[in-house]
Amino acid sequence: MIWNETKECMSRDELEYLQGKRLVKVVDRVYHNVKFYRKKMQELGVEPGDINGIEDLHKLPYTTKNDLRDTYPFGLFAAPQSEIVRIHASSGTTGKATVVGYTRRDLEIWSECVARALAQAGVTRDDIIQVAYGYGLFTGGLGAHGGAEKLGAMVVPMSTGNTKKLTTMMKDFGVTAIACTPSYLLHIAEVLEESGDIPNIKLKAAICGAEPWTDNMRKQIEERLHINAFDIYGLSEVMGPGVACDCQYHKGLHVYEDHFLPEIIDPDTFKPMKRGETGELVFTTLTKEGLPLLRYRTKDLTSISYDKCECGRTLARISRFKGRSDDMLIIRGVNVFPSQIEAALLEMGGVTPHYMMIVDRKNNLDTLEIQVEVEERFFSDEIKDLESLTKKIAHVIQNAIGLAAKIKLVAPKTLERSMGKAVHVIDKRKLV
Ligand code: DLL
Repeated sequence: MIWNETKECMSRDELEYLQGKRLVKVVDRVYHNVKFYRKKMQELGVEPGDINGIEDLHKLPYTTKNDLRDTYPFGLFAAPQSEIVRIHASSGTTGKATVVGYTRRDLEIWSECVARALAQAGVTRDDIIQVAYGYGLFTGGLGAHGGAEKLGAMVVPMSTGNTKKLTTMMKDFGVTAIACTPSYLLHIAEVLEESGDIPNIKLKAAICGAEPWTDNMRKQIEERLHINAFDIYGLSEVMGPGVACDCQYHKGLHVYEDHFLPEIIDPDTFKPMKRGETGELVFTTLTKEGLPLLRYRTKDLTSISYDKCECGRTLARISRFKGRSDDMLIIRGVNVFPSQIEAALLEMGGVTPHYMMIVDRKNNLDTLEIQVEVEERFFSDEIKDLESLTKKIAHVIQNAIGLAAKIKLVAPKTLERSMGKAVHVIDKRKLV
């Protein structure tokens, strides 16, 4: 089903004309409302009048997650606070969150984009959909929820955390679609298999994203649950889920280009990559009012194709993600930077900044163990002091990253020292 044919099947000329018009408007908006952008553009000697269409995009400055951190919390907002109706936030690289704001119109466009993605997955107003992304500051829950409501489906706002209740409701309500992370869906499949309930569910589609996964994992999910699974992509800075999603042909994720203008650049030289080559995905938002971003560097590595898809959509497609150009990890759907752990440890006494994060996956759920080196004096101290230190570190780290981790204290100088760039992560998760 094509949710908005006029926008999803435009000719490239029509689309680029629309993108150009919208780009001119967004540049004008940020230049006049956001000090950060005015300054950056002035430094580059660019004025709004120099931007007349997408061919001028290369004249504009890049934006990074650090820019959001440096202007924390609302410094990049381009609308007065009275027009902002919603805030979301995700992890910053160190202590501070990255805060994003939406006007009422932003929320409407967001819901429209997610509705398009759900329609691509075959979801209609006759479906019952469980939204099992986290609700709250994370964009997954409320983002998927808004799109499902816009589509007119019946929404069950599960959030995360209670798999037994989720599977019971899935059976009892006759749930036909689910939106959650792919690893969580594999866990749900396992629970349903163990209870012998696969024949008792009516699920037909899943809209999975928020973390890397492979085509093999998609096929495994499809076979085990007898459903079709779709890949939805997004990031809070740019909007949330619904920036791109794949269709029934699974040959890349259609980017909603009338709202998000993609580029692929070399992450080291910042030069544009040739068509089809893998590089860092960059987005300029074309219609956002609350937090419009110029050339936002996602750090996600992918390639882009402009060929028309068999489904009839003309929207460009990005390939499944090949990793990131930074050290961000996604653990149980939560973005974690090793630097957050380091900052938290440095703020407390009794430990050294030497730590190792060991990430694994058990029963399709991510686990995180953090080994922390303790100062010498603690090792000669009472066991109970070590226990209380362990608890304290667990608490401090949970506060810093929003995830519970198993803490293991290790003796001074036991963690391997690196001659070059310090290694702080062992990721044992194998993407099947
Ligand atoms: O994860 C938004 C989202 C929610 C997308 C629900 C899809 C479904 P953030 O927390 O800001 O936002 O994390 C964004 O997650 O830069 C990617 O590295 C990764 N990511 C998101 N979707 C996918 C995907 C949400 N389909 C970061 N495949 C992004 C691979 C993904 N990585």
